[in-house]
Amino acid sequence: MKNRHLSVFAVLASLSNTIDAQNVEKKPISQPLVSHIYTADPSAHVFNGKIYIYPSHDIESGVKADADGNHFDMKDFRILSMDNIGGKVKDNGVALSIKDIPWAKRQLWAPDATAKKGIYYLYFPVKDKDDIFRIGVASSKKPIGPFKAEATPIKGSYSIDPAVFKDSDDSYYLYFGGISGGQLQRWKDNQYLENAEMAKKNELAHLPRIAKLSANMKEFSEEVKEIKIVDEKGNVFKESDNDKRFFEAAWVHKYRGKYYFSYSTGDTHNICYAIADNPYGPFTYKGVVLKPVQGWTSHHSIIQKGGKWYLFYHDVQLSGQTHLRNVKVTELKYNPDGTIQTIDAYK
Ligand code: FUB
Repeated sequence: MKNRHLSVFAVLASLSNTIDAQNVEKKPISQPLVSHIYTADPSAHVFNGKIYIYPSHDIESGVKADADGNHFDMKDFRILSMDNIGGKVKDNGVALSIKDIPWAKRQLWAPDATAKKGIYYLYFPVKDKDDIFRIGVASSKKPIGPFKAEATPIKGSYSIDPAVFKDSDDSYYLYFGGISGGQLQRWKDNQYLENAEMAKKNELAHLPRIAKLSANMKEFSEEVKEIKIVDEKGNVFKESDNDKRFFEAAWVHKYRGKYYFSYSTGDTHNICYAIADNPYGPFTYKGVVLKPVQGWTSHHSIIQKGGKWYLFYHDVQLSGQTHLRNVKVTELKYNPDGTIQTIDAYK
């Protein structure tokens, strides 16, 4: 399995270089929000009228690059804030460090946050002592932390990229999952598989997960379920549909009463979206939100502020290296029928 991964990775790396070469010729439509540190996977929210961005904090830790992403070896979270889009961006310092998460071993990946009754909750994936990705939660009285982590991961959680969505009825849902280095392929019916393989081209693609959060925000109140992303005929995507199927980086927002599930296709580098009438789906595929950016990964969030919608995303403009990324923002626009206008981050 490892060898198969490595040869696939070599192909992907060359594809990624091609994409980079094309994009380097063009001008980015947005500049990095900060340049004194590397930041990625921006989960943005508006709390009390102000924008808070919960990113990964990329560092060079010296771990050799491999197909499982072991070189994404992040050790803490720093939260960015700004009053308005285009305004001064503040780095609020370390909000949570891996050394203060009792069950964590390594690789603090993409987080998200929410607020309930004056308490802020930070959800994060990190590998446990057995090198299995689990999702943890930490809380704070302030949106910028410092956050205190719970002693154990959320029971029944696994894989990466938690995205928390607050519905209009005040229910909170956690979406999560990421294949390949994110380990989602190791889980079937919520049970861990010792010898897992990635889906083969003619097999159904791995699916993202959802669970409703309990009132205390620290547990799942139901069994984890799969989310179906289907084409216009209702067919679930196969692995060979890798320009549309889910890879990682779930995000959910609501627009005109519909649920928009957006995600990265990973090895084909698109941010796509699909629409449903309820938080569990099935979500019907609609198209591409963001075309491939410089770098291998693509990860985003979508918020509304001051009557406009914004896409937060990252690329590697500052470093040119896949694991040292920088977060950015640009306006997102809808068509009259509710579809999203595809964004090209380079002109
Ligand atoms: O930042 C580490 C991982 O890279 C994230 O969890 C993925 O979404 C990808 O952006």
